[in-house]
Amino acid sequence: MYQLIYWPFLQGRGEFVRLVLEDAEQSYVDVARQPEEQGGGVGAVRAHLYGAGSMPGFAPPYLIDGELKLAQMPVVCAYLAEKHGLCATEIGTRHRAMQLMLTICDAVDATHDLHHPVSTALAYEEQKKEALEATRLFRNHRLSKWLGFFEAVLEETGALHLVGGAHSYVDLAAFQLVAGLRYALPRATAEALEATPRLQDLVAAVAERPAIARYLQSERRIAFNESGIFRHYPELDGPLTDE
Ligand SMILES: N[C@@H](CCC(=O)N[C@@H](CS)C(=O)NCC(=O)O)C(=O)O
Repeated sequence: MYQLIYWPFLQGRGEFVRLVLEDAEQSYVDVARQPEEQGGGVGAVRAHLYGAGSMPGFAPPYLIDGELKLAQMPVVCAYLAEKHGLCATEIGTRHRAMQLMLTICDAVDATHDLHHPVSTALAYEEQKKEALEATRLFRNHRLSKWLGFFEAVLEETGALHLVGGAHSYVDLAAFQLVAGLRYALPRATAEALEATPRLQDLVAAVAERPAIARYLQSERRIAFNESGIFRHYPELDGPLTDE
């Protein structure tokens, strides 16, 4: 039984791991979502933070698999995917998958930084002016570039899969990136996605995978909210006046 250690009230980076576990139909305990008297709550995350305990990892999500504790979301996803048939094991394909996964992580970080452009040490409310400017530039210069990159990859593969000619954890991560962008910036993302029909189809196909469809309807899927990476602040998704 796997243990996932992640903040209990948000999807965040933990969600990328949850999607792999759910798609692979693996049993896991989402430890911090357990009642505190059963070892859950934020204390369960803090017990592992900042190098605490054995096999330190700087920040969650953490996966515990027997004696092994892993951090860094893309590594955790790849580890699970390779164990459970959600990624080719041939060395070149594995690294191509990781290359694309890290590009998704870059896009996730860029989206996070829209509401925290100055520092994660400050609240959004303390950097609203900078967030508005960062988001204006992101919408005008970066959003279509990120989505267009994945569209171009799909064009090259000629399939609704980003790597290896088969479904993989990278497709799951692309699904979550697009779902998050649709939540955070619905207007801007809908516009940008008009130019990426293949990516739209990939996202729809992932949502229809039986285990994923069941998960998305379940209480295990935490709703997007303004504590996570993808936050919806309407003022950031308003009409654009200039470049
Ligand atoms: N690159 C790391 C980033 C980990 C990370 O930033 N985790 C966040 C939650 S999504 C956190 O709790 N950070 C605490 C901190 O940075 O102090 C990963 O992909 O796992």
